[in-house]
Amino acid sequence: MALQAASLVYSAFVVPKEGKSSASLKESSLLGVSLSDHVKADFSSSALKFKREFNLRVGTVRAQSMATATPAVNRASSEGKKTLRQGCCVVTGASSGLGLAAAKALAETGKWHVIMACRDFLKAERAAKSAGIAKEKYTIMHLDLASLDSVRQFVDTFRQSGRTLDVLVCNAAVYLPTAKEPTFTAEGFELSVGTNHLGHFLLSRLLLEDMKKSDYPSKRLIIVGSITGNTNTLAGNVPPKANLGDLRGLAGGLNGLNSSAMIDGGEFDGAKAYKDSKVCNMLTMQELHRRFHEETGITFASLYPGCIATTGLFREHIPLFRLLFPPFQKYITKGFCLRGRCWKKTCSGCE
Ligand code: LMG
Ligand code: NDP
Ligand code: PMR
Repeated sequence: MALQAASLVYSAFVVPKEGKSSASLKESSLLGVSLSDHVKADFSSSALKFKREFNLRVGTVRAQSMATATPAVNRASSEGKKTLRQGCCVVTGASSGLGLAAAKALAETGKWHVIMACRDFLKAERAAKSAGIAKEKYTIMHLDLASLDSVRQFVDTFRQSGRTLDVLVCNAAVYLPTAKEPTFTAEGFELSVGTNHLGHFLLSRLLLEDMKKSDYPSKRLIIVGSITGNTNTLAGNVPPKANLGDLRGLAGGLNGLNSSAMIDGGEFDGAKAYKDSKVCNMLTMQELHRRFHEETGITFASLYPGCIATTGLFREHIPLFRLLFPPFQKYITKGFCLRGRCWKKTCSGCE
C-alpha cells in the first residue's frame, strides 16, 4: 500500500476534533501553562544565545464525571466547590529544550506532578535544578527511547510508583542531519526512526492502558510533530523531503543489513529519516485518536511548536548551520522570534 506522507498529513498542526469543548492547541496556552523559562540555547559557547518565552497549551480541563475510588474532581462539602486533584504528566526528553520548558511550565502551575522521562539522569537533575523546578513537583525516571527494553522498564517503574497517568507528552527526539552512515537502536532499528517513532509508539501503546484508568477530566496523549514533515508547506519542501513510500524498509526491519535503514527502502539520509519519523509521529496520533478516543476519552494530538532554532536538536548540525539558522529563521522566514513572546509567525506584538 502506497503511503504518501504529504497527502495524509495535511497540516503542520494536527489536533483531532473532539467536540465543542476542545481547544485549539494552535492558538496555544492552556492548562494555564506558560512555558516561560524559556527554551534556551543549548549551545552555551555560541554567541547566539537567546532567551525565549512562550506559551504552550498542553491541554484543557473539561467537565466530565466518572465514579472511581480516588476521583479527579472532588466536591468540597461546605461550599460545593469543585476541586481537581493534582494531575500526573509524563514528559519524554525533559532534560533540555522544549521538554524542559514544558516540564517547568507544568510544574509551575501547581496542578501537575511531572515525570521527567530522560535518558541521562544526571543531566535531567541538573537541568531541573537550573531551571528552578521545585523538588516536590517532579520525579526523574530513566527512559532511553533507543531501547525497547528500556521503554518497558520505564513503564514498570512508573507503575511501581503507584501514580495514575493523566497526560503523556512524547517530546524527545534526535536529528542526525550530518550522519553519513546510519546508526542503530539497541534492537537494530535506524536511530532516528527507532527513537522518535518506534520508542514513542511502544511507550504510547503501553501507557494507554494506564491512562485508561485515569478519571482526569482532560486526558491527553501528545506528540511533538514538525512542519518539516509536511510536504504541503514551504519548510516541508526543503530537500530531503519526507516520504514513507510503500514502507518496504520499515517492513524489512530498518536494520541496514538485509533491508534499507530508511522507511521507504532508499539510501540512508539522516535529515530525511528525522522528517519521516515526524510523519510517523503525526500519523500515529491521528490513528490512535480514530481508534481509541471514543472508547477511552483520551485526546490524541500532535503539535508543531514553531521553530525554536537554538535548542539541542541541532547539536549534530555543522557549526555554520547553528550560527546562521537562528537569524535565518528570524529575519527571512520569520518563523523564529528571538525575543519569543508568542508563537505567531510574525510577532509584531513583541518587536
Ligand atoms: C543540509 O545542510 C544537508 O546537506 C542535507 O543533507 C540536510 O541535512 C539538510 O534538511 C537538512 O541540511 C545544511 C546546510 C545547507 O545549511 C547550512 O549550512 C545553512 C543553511 C541555514 C539557512 C541558510 C542561511 C541563509 C543565510 C541567511 C543569512 C542569515 C542572516 C540573516 C540576517 C538578516 C539581517 C536582516 O542547507 C541548505 O539547505 C542550503 C541552503 C543554501 C543557503 C541558501 C540561502 C538562501 C536563503 C535565502 C536567503 C537569502 C539571503 C539574503 C539575505 C537577505 C537579508 C534580508
Ligand atoms: P532538544 O535536543 O533540546 O531536546 C530533545 C530531548 O530528547 C533531549 O532531552 C534529549 O535528551 C531527548 N532524547 C534524545 N534521545 C533520547 C532517547 N534515546 N531517550 C530519551 N530521550 C532522548 O530538542 P528540542 O527541544 O528542540 O526538541 C523537542 C521536540 O520538538 C522534538 O520532538 C523535536 O522533533 C520537536 N521540534 C523541534 C523544533 C525546533 O525548532 N527546535 C521544531 C519542530 C519540532 P538529552 O538531553 O539526554 O540529549
Ligand atoms: Mg527550514 C516559512 C519557511 C520555513 C520554516 C517555517 C522553516 C522551519 N523553514 C523554512 C524555510 C526554509 N528552511 C528555507 C527556505 C530553507 C532553505 C534555505 C530552509 C532550510 C532549512 C534547513 C537546512 N530549514 C531547516 C533546515 C534544518 O536542518 C532544519 C530541519 O529540517 O530540521 C529537521 C530546518 C527547519 N526549518 C524549519 C524548522 C522548524 C526546522 C527545524 C525542524 C525541526 O526541528 O523539526
